[in-house]
Amino acid sequence: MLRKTAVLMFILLTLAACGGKSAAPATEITLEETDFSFSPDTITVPLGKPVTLTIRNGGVVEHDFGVQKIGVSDVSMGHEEGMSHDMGAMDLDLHVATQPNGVSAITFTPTEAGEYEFFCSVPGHKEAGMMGKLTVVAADQ
Ligand SMILES: [Cu+2]
Repeated sequence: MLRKTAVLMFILLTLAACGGKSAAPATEITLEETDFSFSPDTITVPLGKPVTLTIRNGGVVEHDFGVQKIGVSDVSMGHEEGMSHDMGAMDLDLHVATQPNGVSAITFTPTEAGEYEFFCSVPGHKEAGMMGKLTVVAADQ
């Protein structure tokens, strides 16, 4: 119970610090996963700068964040222990899984401006609406 309260407090503080939703490019973004959506489902990051996504899974099943094709360099993923789902033949440029009530992080530097789809690659989740849009914009825009 205490832990849940602490997590909630942290989320509220984080939201307050970020000043809510914004279309401005950000290099540190927290994504909330639920069964079955991402919040926010639209994120904007600057071209050529390291971006860190912190992903919190508030759902009751495992979720992940994936982008199939995107120009990126310096990708590092902070996987949690106990990743269970099978990626099969899926080949994703960005991918990080998060256990229920868990937190994961992924850092990458976008190398091509554009709009990309991100989604949860657990079978059926994307179809259930678990997807969003990642926009990479030139840094000086
Ligand atoms: Cu999912």
